[in-house]
Amino acid sequence: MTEVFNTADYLVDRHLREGNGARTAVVTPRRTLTYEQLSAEVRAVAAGLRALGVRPEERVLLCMVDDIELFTGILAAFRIGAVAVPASTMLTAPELGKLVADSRCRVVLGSAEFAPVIHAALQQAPEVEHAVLAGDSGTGLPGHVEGHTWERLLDAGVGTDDGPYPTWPDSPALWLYTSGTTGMPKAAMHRHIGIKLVAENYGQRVLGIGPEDRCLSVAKLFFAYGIGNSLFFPLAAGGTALLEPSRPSPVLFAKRAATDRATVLFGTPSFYGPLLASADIPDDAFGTVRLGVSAGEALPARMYDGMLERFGVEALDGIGSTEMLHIFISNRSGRVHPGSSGEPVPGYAVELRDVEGHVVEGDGTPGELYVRGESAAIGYWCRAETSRQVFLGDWVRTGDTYIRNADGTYTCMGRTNDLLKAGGIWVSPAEVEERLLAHPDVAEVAVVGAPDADGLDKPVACVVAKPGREVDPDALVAWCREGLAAFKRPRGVIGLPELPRTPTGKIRRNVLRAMVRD
Ligand code: 3SK
Repeated sequence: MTEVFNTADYLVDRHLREGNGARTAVVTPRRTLTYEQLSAEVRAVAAGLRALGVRPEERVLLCMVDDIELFTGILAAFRIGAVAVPASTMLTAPELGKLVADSRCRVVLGSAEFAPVIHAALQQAPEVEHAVLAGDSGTGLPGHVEGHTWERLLDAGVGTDDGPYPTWPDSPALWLYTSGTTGMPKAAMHRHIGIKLVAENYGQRVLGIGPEDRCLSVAKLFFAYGIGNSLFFPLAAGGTALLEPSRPSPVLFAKRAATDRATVLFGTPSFYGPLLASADIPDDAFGTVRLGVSAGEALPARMYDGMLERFGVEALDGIGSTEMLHIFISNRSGRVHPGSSGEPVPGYAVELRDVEGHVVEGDGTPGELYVRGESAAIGYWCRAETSRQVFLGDWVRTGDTYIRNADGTYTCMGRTNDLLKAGGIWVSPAEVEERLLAHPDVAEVAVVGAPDADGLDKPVACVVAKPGREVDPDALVAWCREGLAAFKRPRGVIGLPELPRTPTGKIRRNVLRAMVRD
């Protein structure tokens, strides 16, 4: 008989059985919950979801700020054997609507501050039956959706806790949407056991997270990076999650770290750059932090040095992916190779392969990074063709080009395909191009990544105007801001008479990349 494993039980109720229910599980600026209190709230939300008719393996999409309700909503979905789908709070209504419809969820949980976007998104999702909003919301829902307050959700399930659903290690627990080269995001489907594996292999064996740790993350819970940092790692270790609902400036973030005595700080280069540039943060602001982490994009060596010299924080760079759930190559404390992503995390194997799929020999030879590890997603929801290209037996193709260094660490050389990252978040050039092509002045366009002053990639649009029209960079950036999530907008627009193409008509993106870098 297959063993029963429920990740909500592992993350929360296990600590009650082990006599640690009085320990602090989660702290927000409004509330602090012990493991006992967290368990009670998760049970209440779980019962409320069951009362709405949510069945095991059914998706529950959450578009919420990092607060207790999102935390308990995700854990409650795990508890009843449903699948939590945390969605980005940065999307426009049409973008969110596509995810809701793609997930085929019947229940959506949201924060009232996103009510207008959620309500407009639900127009595109006829299968949604219930929307539960935490906080006050004045906006009306489409006719096919019944609205509920958070309080009503909790009341609906009073006295009906059935205990954790007997999921198996392989049962689906979590879908995380990630951008694809075609523009439409795809959901990487993760198992209950994958969550335990990343918490133990990376959180505990690499970062040494334990019950005394207090984890604070810049990346929000709807990212793979954020949900590991703020939920899986602290709870798996019986430690404390420090949740920050707002998107604070580096100054306020540093204050939060000090007030709540953060011990592990999870950032990105797009956060460490402005932090180091700020003169308003005292050098001892991170006095309680024993370890920093960086991911999302490669951490420039000078930022690693800067964090160590100015704040005394050793920021361990690593690379992870939504497909692998979290970080699988990482530097180690006391053994950092600045500018590199470090060494494979226990539980993972990596290979560099050439375009024919052969493993490349010798240090310093670039190859595409492939990774093998038990936390890999089981595939993308309803994307058989893309899943076949990325999940190759035991191996997962990352799309990143790497070299191995003589000391066994790995260094990122850039993307193998056309995807790019802005501020650590995947951006599909196709999606930005589609938006620009809808502008009346634009005939042709190609979006590529170009480094900013900190050496971090940002999208730049190379645009050919229609006959008789002109490329107006400000107007095109404003056009993108209006129709796309803000982080996807091009940071520069270059007008060209034509796009460079191969004899077969493909855009030569490498030529454009070199051009925008100059
Ligand atoms: O971007 C990364 O390096 C990353 C790290 C952890 C989890 C997920 C991702 C995409």
